[in-house]
Amino acid sequence: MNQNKRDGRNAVEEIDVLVVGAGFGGLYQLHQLRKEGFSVKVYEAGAGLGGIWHWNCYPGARVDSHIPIYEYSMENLWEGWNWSERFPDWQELRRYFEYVDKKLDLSKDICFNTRVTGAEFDEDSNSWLVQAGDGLQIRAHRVVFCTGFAAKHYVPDFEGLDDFKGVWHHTALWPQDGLDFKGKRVGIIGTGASGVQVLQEAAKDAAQVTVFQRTPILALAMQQKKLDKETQLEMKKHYLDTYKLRRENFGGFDIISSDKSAMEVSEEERQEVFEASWQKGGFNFWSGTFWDVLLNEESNLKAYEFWRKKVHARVNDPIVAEQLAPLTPPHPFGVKRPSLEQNYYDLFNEEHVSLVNLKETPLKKITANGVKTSAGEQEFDILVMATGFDAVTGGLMQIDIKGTRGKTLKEKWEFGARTHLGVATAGFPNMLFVYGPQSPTGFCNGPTCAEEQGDWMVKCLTDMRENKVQRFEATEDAEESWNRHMDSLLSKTLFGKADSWYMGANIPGKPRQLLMYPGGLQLYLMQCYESTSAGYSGFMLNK
Ligand code: N01
Repeated sequence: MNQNKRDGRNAVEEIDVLVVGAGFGGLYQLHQLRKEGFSVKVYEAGAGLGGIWHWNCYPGARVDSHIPIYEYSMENLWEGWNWSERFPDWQELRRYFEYVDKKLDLSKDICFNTRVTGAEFDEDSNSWLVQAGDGLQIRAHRVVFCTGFAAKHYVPDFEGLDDFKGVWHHTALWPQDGLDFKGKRVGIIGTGASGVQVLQEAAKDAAQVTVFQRTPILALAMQQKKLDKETQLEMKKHYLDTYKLRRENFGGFDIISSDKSAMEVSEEERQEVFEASWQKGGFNFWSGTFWDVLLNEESNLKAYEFWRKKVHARVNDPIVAEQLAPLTPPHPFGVKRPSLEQNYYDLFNEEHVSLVNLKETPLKKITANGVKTSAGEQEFDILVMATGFDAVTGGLMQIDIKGTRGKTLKEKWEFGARTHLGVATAGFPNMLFVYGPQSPTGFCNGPTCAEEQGDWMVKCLTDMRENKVQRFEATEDAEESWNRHMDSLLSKTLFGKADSWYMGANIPGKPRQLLMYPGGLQLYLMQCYESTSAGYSGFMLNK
């Protein structure tokens, strides 16, 4: 398309592809699409690169996928980069993104501090007119949303929050220049991955920390390790194999489970397999034990019991241990996202750390001085809202995206997201989303998904250009069939049995649906490329 074509009185820049978001997904799109000769721009709401790693700068924020799984697999990137830890923190991840930026020369095509607020499809020109916060407009033939799964944070509607006289922040909107916990009384609401990480940091300096737990997190041993250059030099000899494995793996990792059921082995063998995975650390205990742990309730319970023993062995007070790891599982193991911990459980043995079980003593309101539960009021200087996200769909639906049928995306997905292949939705032509609903997303390592799903997007856009397709759009029939496929896969798993963000169940009023594709990355990609081979079946193409 022509650049800077006149649109009415205003000069509106015109480009081939607008990418929204400068995290792993968006940067990969920018790099690959530019290589294919497209004119591309990235609009990024944050002031820097990294997506969630720009926003997640709360104390203790670190990734829980290990190195080298959590990085791009491009050799020209990994060969010159070394990490200091197996699970790097947000600061090191930001340095990595700066390095990637320098190597691939990305920033020149990124508009920072530019939050996309709306987009409207113009049927005459088959292009999107996209608006950003400060009145900026751009016209793009195609738009690829790479907003990630956590672009819309969630603060519960707590009564009295506005009256709180201390300082409070949601973890994803943490002040970029930090916040000192030293000597402060800190309350943490929420025990997901963010809450676990904040406690581990806050407990170092704060005078007192109270964790408000509604559902216990099933946190696994991180088994963090320092990494030196020599170790990585050795590791790099196997990187090509590791990246091949991650492409072929269910969740985009290098973790493989046994092909045995947890129920077909002896108690001794079961414990050995569990223990070995536990010692490997990270998500090995989640997805690297027996193949049927997330499918079969009996097998699942065995994993839960092993995990529970590990927790009880570390917490001195048996009442607190029971609150953290109850006899009856709060939900099947692993169907709500586990997090990784280093000393989370040990901290509950410290004098200045306490746990409030909100199931027993519900939170009534936030007061001027602290938090009131049914057991009384506790005073705080700082409140941390580690209360999660309107995940996956929230980030897309908060943008005023107007398609061709008089509906916004928010209206279309009011009763649940509908997509074809988890990449496109009917009524919204020339629009794709990476890491969106009904694709592997939260079930897949981020960088793997950014590359694998990303490669398919690049191929799709290149094929459309080569075949002079002006407009492509998912069909409703294809959406229905993808939905049926999702339901049939879901019914074979235990994921529906937890009120998790995977199921949209963490947000009051949000439709309950599995937001992630549960068939694994390989099956997913197979279907994407089958559609390609069949001339993009499930899409209407107009020249
Ligand atoms: O959010 P969450 P998160 N009253 O939704 C509680 C990724 N991530 O930011 O479970 C009281 O998991 C809620 O309770 P319940 C990772 O994929 C990765 O921690 O709904 N409590 C829950 O405990 C992760 O899964 C990394 O009963 C309320 C917590 O808030 C995802 O992001 C780091 C409440 C929310 O937990 C989200 O993690 C951080 C209420 N009204 C995040 N409402 C790493 O890579 C909610 N809660 C390390």
